[in-house]
Amino acid sequence: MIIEKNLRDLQIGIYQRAKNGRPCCGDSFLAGEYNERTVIAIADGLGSGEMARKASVLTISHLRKHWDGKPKDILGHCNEKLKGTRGAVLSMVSIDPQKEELSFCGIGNVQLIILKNDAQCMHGIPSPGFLAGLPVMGREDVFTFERGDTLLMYSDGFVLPSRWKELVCCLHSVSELIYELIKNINEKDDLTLIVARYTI
Ligand SMILES: [Mn+2]
Repeated sequence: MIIEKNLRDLQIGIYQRAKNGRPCCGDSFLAGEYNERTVIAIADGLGSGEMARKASVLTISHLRKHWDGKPKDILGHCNEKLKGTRGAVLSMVSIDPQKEELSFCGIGNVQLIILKNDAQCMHGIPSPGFLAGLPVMGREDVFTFERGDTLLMYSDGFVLPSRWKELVCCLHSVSELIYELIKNINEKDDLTLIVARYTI
């Protein structure tokens, strides 16, 4: 199922499914408005099934409470929380629509791509590693995020189709866009895809 929601001028679409049609997905996500900012995040618990889910849920519930801290500190705290669990990877963005700015921080392989209105493409580069209580180094990147720009965040169960740019440019509804993007993706891993568009 594709969830669609509007957070002020951001049109957000979310799709999630578990590996091989199983009932439990090891990924968790967050897309919410906190004061003046919009926070979007995906955590992918290592492996799959209940243990993976537990790690990703812990990560996102911590993030929900502490979203306004510095990304580096948030990562540090999540890392502490995940001691003794399977571990998880995490990417998060905090969008400030007034400044037309987005900050990104990530550990592990949840990808972030921003397609600008002028078709220029930018990638958030997550730091290597995962959160499970071992030392991690997080770093924050800041990008512009203006009207007409679209961001895609996704866990490793998703692979960008070759004509993704064309789809992002042509399709105005985020639900329709997600539907087209996931059309030929196999079910070999848990998958979460979030699309957010800053409407013109
Ligand atoms: Mn995965």
